Amino acid sequence: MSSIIAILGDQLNHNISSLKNCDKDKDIILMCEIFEECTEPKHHKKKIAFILSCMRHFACELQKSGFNVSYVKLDDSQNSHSFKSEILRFSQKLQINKVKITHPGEYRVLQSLNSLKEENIDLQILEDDRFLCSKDEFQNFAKSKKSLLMESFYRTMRVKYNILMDHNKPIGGRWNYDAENRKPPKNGLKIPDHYQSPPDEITKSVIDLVNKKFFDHFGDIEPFYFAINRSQAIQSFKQFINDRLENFGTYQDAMIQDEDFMFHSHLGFYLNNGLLEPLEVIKSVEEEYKKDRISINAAEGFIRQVLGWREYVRGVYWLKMPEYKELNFFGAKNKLPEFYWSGNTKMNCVKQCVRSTKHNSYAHHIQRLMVLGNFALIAGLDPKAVNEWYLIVYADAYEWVELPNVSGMVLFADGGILATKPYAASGSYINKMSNYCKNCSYLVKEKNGANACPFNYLYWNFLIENKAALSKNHRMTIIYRVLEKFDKEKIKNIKNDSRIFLESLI
Ligand code: FAD
Ligand code: DLZ
Ligand code: SF4
Repeated sequence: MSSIIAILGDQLNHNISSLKNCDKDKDIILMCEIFEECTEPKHHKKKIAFILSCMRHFACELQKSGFNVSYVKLDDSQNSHSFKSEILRFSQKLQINKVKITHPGEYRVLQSLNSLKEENIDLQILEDDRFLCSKDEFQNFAKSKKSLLMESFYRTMRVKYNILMDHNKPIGGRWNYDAENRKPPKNGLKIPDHYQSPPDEITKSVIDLVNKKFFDHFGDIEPFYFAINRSQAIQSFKQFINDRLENFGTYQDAMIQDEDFMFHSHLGFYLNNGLLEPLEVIKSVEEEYKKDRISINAAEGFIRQVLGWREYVRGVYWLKMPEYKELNFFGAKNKLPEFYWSGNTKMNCVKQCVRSTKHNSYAHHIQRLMVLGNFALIAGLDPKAVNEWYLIVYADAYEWVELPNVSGMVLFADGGILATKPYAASGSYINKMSNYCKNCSYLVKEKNGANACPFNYLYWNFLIENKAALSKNHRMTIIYRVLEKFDKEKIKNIKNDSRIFLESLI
């Protein structure tokens, strides 16, 4: 019996579970460019161009290897513009009611697909085995623990996949090399060029389409330099291994003005849409260490991100959805300031991170966490608005990974499911880890007054306002002891400066 095999825009992998056992003579592959996926919310222009170009390239590869592909373009007049209605349309047209699909990355899409069963569709949702920990396995892990610590999850995964292990002990004797990592940038640090591939004809036509249909979306579409197929993504991975990996751990948290890529890998785009597989990336990095080409802190630092954090946030997402999306532990309700779109602010750190986001549809982890995210946390921004912004602006953003990072890691909106304490910080952290403050009109050493760095008073204001919710957290004890020593005048100034600053954003 024939099946329709539906492949979504983030499932572009020849080994994807839905393609296993595909009968090339009978089965039909269905891929659809969906208007609402681009506009709800209004994604960054470069992100849409990347996703559509990768989809078109992948469909061509499938056709070349003998699959029967029905590809519905965005401007096809028959396109009904939802996954569900397109599957139904093809099911009726082809008289096939058996549909296979790999588990989608978003709760909303899963719900909508499941409702196909009510339309008499014989739907089979297959495990997404690109992920190294299944939903069930994570649930079992969660059941056995009082709290969902990433570190203990990560160790389980190292053992399970025998990565950087010496029998049952971690290679080098330690699980964690953070002490050697996360150094501030030193003067004269040379950052290698990032991967760039010029757009081919398919990408150029997608760029034209996006410019026409989504002209009012955020972001610069050009220059467009992303890899758009597997062979380019592999090249980009090799370039990372050769040029950046050795310094990845050491400068993981460093920020330098106009260096948008630092020593990061820029592989999240490809890991998340299927062009690269997490396990191949992890094993290649382990191999580099075993061949003595990189240090243990570089290898472990990178593997921790992919085998640890990436799998962990996906586990939390599926464990806690749909309630997770509604959480707002601090009851934060301030509007997202306009400068998250325009970059028009005197805060140089924020301006630079928004500039990179707009230009590249990318900002590296510490810019997302400690500048843009930290500001959102200490300024009390509404989690819904902040989540929507992160989902729109980054080309690697899909809800399964974006939501736990924003609501959990950045905003502590989940009350501590993912992080043990909020990552709030004052300007001195940003000053230590970057050179942004040298070019800022605010003074990072000033704590109060018109010229003081807003991160300084907003940080204390956040702690004051959320004292009831946070002071019982044992990881916050020391900082609340410091706050207790502030006199009334100091507290009054912090509150006043914060009020004036926050009012100026409305
Ligand atoms: P590198 O720094 O080179 O890291 C290597 C890989 O490790 C990444 O490609 C990614 O696959 C994985 N990784 C590292 N940290 C995390 C993490 N915290 N969660 C999941 N995977 C991780 N990552 C996304 O893939 N999509 C998102 O939408 C996303 N939103 C984020 C929002 C916020 C507020 C924060 C703090 C982090 C977010 N991250 C997200 C995690 C991380 O910032 C990005 O994965 C990373 O910046 C991507 O760039 P890179 O490929 O150069 O990563
Ligand atoms: C993000 C995205 C966009 C912008 N466009 C499409 C599309 O046109 N067609 C498609 O199949 N997928 C697209 N995607 C990715 C989906 O949003 C993603 O597959 C689901 O949210 C599940 O993770
Ligand atoms: Fe950012 Fe404050 Fe430094 Fe300015 S002084 S760059 S606002 S941390």
